Amino acid sequence: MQIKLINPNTTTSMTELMGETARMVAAPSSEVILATSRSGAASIEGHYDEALSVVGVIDEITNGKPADAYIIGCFGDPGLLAAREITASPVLGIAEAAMHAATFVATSFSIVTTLERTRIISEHLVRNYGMQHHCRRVRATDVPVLELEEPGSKADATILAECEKALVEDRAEAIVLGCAGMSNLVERLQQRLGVPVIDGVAAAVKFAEALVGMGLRTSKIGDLAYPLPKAYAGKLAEYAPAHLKLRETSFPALATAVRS
Ligand code: 2AL
Repeated sequence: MQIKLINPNTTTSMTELMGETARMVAAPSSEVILATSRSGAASIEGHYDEALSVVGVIDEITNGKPADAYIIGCFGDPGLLAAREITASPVLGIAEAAMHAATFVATSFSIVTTLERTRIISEHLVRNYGMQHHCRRVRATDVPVLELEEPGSKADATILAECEKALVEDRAEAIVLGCAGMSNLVERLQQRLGVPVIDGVAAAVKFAEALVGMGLRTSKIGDLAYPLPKAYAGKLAEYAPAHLKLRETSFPALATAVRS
């Protein structure tokens, strides 16, 4: 099966970092296709960055050959429901996948994320996903996203220290990593902390394989039905649903949108 992992920010090195994790956990029969957004911010660290990243995510789903599943590789899950509207192939957000995985191995978790200003994004997701009973706290480290990649930065040590605090102060039984750029830290943190450490990229790959393996596709009878054909104005005219061609996939009545 083909799983397209979309990095909604435009930093290719970060796509490669998360791609390495994805390919490490993927089944031998899965092909992970990496895509870096071609428009938007170099890193997503706020509501504005996030809102504008959705166009790039949609582009990666509607352009080119449809995949069997898509993963949105940013912890804010930007455009997740919009993406689910335009394709019947399963679409997973890494935050949603990580939080669900955490509940299978612990009754409580804390999220350790990047900048303080992104904390509210994770808190909103916790509520949207009904995870309030499981998530003890969202902890920000004030590490900028791109600093995670800088050799010699103190980012790893800062994240470890915050995870340790989460175990003591929050009594969290697991840690959810709040950025795709942290996906290479799982092994080290898990060894140091002795509790499950969950990276959403790996979780999303395994859930994508499970959903496709079970023959499950996104429901098209209600909230996630294909967008209604209508005109869009201005710079977004080319994104009008009327311009999308629905390409039928194996399941009758389910299709995937591609650009005409
Ligand atoms: C992220 C992420 O996963 N990618 C990105 O650019 N920003 N998340 C975050 N909390 O900073």
